[in-house]
Amino acid sequence: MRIVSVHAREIMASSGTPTAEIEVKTNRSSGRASVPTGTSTGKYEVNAFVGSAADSIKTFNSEVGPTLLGAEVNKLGDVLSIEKKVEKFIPKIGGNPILCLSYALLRNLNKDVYKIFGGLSIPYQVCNIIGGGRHAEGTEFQEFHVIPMTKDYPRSMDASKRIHSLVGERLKSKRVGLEGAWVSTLGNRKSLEVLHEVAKSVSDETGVRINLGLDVAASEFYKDEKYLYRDKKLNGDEQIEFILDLIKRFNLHYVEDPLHEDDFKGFAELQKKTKCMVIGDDLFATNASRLRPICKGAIVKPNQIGMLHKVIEFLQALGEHGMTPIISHRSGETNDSILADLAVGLETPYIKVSAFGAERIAKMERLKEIYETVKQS
Ligand code: 2PG
Ligand code: MG
Repeated sequence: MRIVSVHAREIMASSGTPTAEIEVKTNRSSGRASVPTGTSTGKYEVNAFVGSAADSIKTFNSEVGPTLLGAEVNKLGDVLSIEKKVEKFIPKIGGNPILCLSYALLRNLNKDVYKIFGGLSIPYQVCNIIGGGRHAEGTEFQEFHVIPMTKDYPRSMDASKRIHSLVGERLKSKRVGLEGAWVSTLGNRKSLEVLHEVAKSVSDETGVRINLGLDVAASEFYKDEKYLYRDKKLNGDEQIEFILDLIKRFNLHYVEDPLHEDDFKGFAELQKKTKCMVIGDDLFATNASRLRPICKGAIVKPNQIGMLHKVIEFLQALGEHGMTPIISHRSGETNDSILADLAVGLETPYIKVSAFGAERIAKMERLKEIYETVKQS
């Protein structure tokens, strides 16, 4: 198939920030995709755009799109070569248009994008139920998760939705943050207590084991070598002790970014002291060159690095170190559900996506659809 047209346009992500949507047509197919934007962005991420999104998209249409006309795209390798060819534009327009182009090319190869990669595995869902940090007022911790431990995806979805609604009632919260998670005025520990109780009751009711997790997003409240809580300031060692205490008290299965994004030593020290999965997000920034085998897993956010071939490289590096990948949405999402296809096709054991809001539900529904198709075959 030969590319006959490439067009990028600006759309709005759920966070109200602008992002890109791209449509690519070949002589035999067409494919459209969009990409998310983050809010608690780490300092090692590739910029989503350079200057304004509008300017970056304009430059993409005038300088990148035309160079692709006539290019052959018949397999994954072609998508990755095209991406490598245009990678040099990232300093000028950011990573989002480049990643978005690759996604649109994938949809030209196959609308069932998961089939392109050769893998086939339904992930566990890491579901954000209570939210604070940069995503909402309330707790310093950014996300309080539940992880239903069933490979029966519809049951997992039902359990997380039920927990979301019961926690909302318990908190009497009328407000949600950027990812549809409830805003809590109770503070970190009390919010975990509520989540723990509700998860236990839903687990008893449904028979699904439900693990708990946190995204501390610690860089967001780390200033002058201290973690700044409303009621205390902790140094690195004290932060490790505080997190270890929460892990023990609430039997946490998963703790993301418990320390700031430069603290490789602290991550290693914490992981040595616990069996809980310590996960690096802003720490590694989906970048194989930042990866160190110091903790059990890493977040994989494709637009943190802006290139699909670099995401694949990062997944390979994680595999070599025996580390667990968790593919993740961003706080500013679009209705594109491609993340679900990537999780299944690239076989990431976990996907992080919330239970509430059309842009999150689009991914959950896509997982359910793939699950049903796979089950029937
Ligand atoms: C995170 C993400 C997604 P953001 O920190 O893990 O939950 O947030 O997209 O704002 O970086
Ligand atoms: Mg995070």
